[in-house]
Formats: sequence, C-alpha cells, structure tokens
Amino acid sequence: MFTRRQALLGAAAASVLAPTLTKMAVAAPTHATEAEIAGLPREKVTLVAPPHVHAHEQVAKGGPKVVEFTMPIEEKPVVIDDEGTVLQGMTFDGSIPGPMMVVHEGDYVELTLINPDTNTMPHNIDFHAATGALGGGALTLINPGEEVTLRFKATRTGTFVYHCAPEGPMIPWHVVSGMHGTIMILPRDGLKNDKGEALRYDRIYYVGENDFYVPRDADGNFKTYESHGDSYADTLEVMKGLVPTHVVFNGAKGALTGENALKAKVGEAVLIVHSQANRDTRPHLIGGHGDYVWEQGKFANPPAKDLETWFIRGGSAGSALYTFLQPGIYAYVNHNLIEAVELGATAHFVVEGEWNDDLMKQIIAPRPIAVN
Ligand SMILES: [Cu+2]
Repeated sequence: MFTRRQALLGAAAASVLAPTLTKMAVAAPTHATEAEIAGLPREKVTLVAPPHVHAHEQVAKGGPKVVEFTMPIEEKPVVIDDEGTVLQGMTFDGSIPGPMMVVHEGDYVELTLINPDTNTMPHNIDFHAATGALGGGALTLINPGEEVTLRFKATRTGTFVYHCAPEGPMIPWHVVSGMHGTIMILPRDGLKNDKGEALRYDRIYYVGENDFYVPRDADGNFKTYESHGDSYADTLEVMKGLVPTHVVFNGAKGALTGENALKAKVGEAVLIVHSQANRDTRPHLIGGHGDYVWEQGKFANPPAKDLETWFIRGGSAGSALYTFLQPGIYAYVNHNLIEAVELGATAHFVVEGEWNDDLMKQIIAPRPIAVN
C-alpha cells in the first residue's frame, strides 16, 4: 500500500527510498539485565602511567566482559619545567595525564575511584565515552576518605577524554591542574582503514597535553604555594586571562624528550593517542606524517590519510597511526611552534633502523657558495 508521500514521489522513487528509510530507523536499544551482566566474564586491569598503555588485545577474543579499573586520586605538587616551577597538581592515579584505559565496544567499564583522606577536595570523573549523569560525574562525586564504583557500557568506539568535573570554577581548575585522561574503546574486530581493511599497531603511546596557569610574583618569577588552597585565587586570575604559562606533554616540559623519548623502529606502525581536555592543539610529527588519522578520535568514522598536522579539539582525544620509514630523532610537537618551543609542547621519537636513500639523501654537504 502506498502512502500519500510515496504516491507523490512515484513508485520508482519510493522503492529507491525504502531501503534507506528502513536503515535509518533506530534499533530499539537492548538492555542487559543485572543477572546477564553478572554472568559476564570479568577482567581486572592494572593501569600504567602514560606514555605507556596497559597490555590489551586489538581484536577482542570472545564476547563482552566487565573490565575493572581502580584509580586513586592524588593531590600533589609536581615540577613542571627545568627551572623547578612547582604546580599544585591534581592527578588520576598519580600521573598527568591520568592513565589510558582500553576496552572493546560492548564491554562494561567498572571503575572504582578512590579519594584518599590525604586529599583536601571533592573529586569525580566525567567520561565523555559514557551516556547519562554528566558522563558519570553526578554519580562519582566523592569527598576525601570516600570511594565510589561506577559502571558504564562502552557503546561508542574511539578515543574519549575523561576528566574531573566537581562544580563551578573547580571544574576548569581541576582540569588545568592535571585531572584528565583518555579511554580508548576499540571496535571488537579492531581498527580499520577507509576501505574497511584491518589495521594493526606494533606500539601505542599516549600523549596527554596540558595547559598550566602558574601565577608570577611582582618580579615575574613563578610563585610557589604551600597548598592547593593557597594557590587557588591567584591561579584562577591567570586562568581567566586564557594565556597559559606552560603547554606541556605528559605533565612537564621535557617529560617525553631526551632519556624519556618515545622509542620505535623503522617499519613499526605506531598509534599515537593525543588528548587535550581544555584547549585546542595541533599535533605534528616533524619529518613524518599521519598515515591514518582519526582526528576527532571516533573509529566509526573512516580515518583521514596522509595528514601533515591534525587538530585535536579541546575536550577530545584523537589518534594517528604512522609507520616509521626512516631512523633518527623526530620531534612530535604542537604545531603552534611557540607553544612547542617556548612553552614545552614537544616530545621526541627515537627511531632505530636503516636509512632509506631513495626517500631522502643529502647530495652535496654544506659548502661555501661557489664563485664563478
Ligand atoms: Cu578533581
């Protein structure tokens, strides 16, 4: 039977439209019962500090499971540059950024968040990957001396930021004091390129970028405070100016250079996950590329290819897959080069392997300009 709309469009057009319309219909959500969730296998994951990521399967083995994580929150002073500048830091699991979690689509994330009584403030966690209740923030607000356990279903694939979000100015203050991290939700059958073909990585690194706002004294030197409370009013004033004093990878200037440089070998595919919870950034690998880049970080969208620089929106995490083709030291920077060089947003990759003259060769070394 034809609807009036189909009659108007004509039968032929309607038959073309029909499959599209059917596909667009939203499937009724399925709700697993508590008994069904209780019957799922459970896995306890020990988190590791960035830039490293806990061991995980890229292609899921078996069906969905409940993945358990535990994260203590630690308020502590941290040194954020070579000059010994101290930030009154706030951390998930003791690191800035917080550790990266990895699960698969359809898994349940079960996080126990702990606020030890050595802390002074309430904290919580807002997962951009989760649905409802402020991303879990409304269900996880805990005072010092409390812990809470939240479960959410990983329904969307990609890399997603998580961050502390207590209330009011506490939200940006906790975030720019270090409280963000990333969760990666992989498709059950792993990553794919734009043609739907499987992609795998040999190594994965997590680079979390932070903008810090450290107050200065009358002489222009960075101030040191006894406690978070002492630093709050001055820090808020600097924050409101929106000009960061530091823009760093993994909590401090130089956290990923020199002896802390990231390692890789020629021929290895490296997945670099990059997050920023507060401010836009633009990662660039000097002398390399992004072979496949999920700029917005969501694996349901095909990756962009062959990028020179990619854009990470404040409040998101993206990822880039690159197979190194030449040995050497590569700088991986925020390509606002002032932020990279002056404010700290630089990491290094040290890549071992054979140089490929076909890709690049110095034909004649620097020499005085020839005079005719
Ligand atoms: Cu907090």
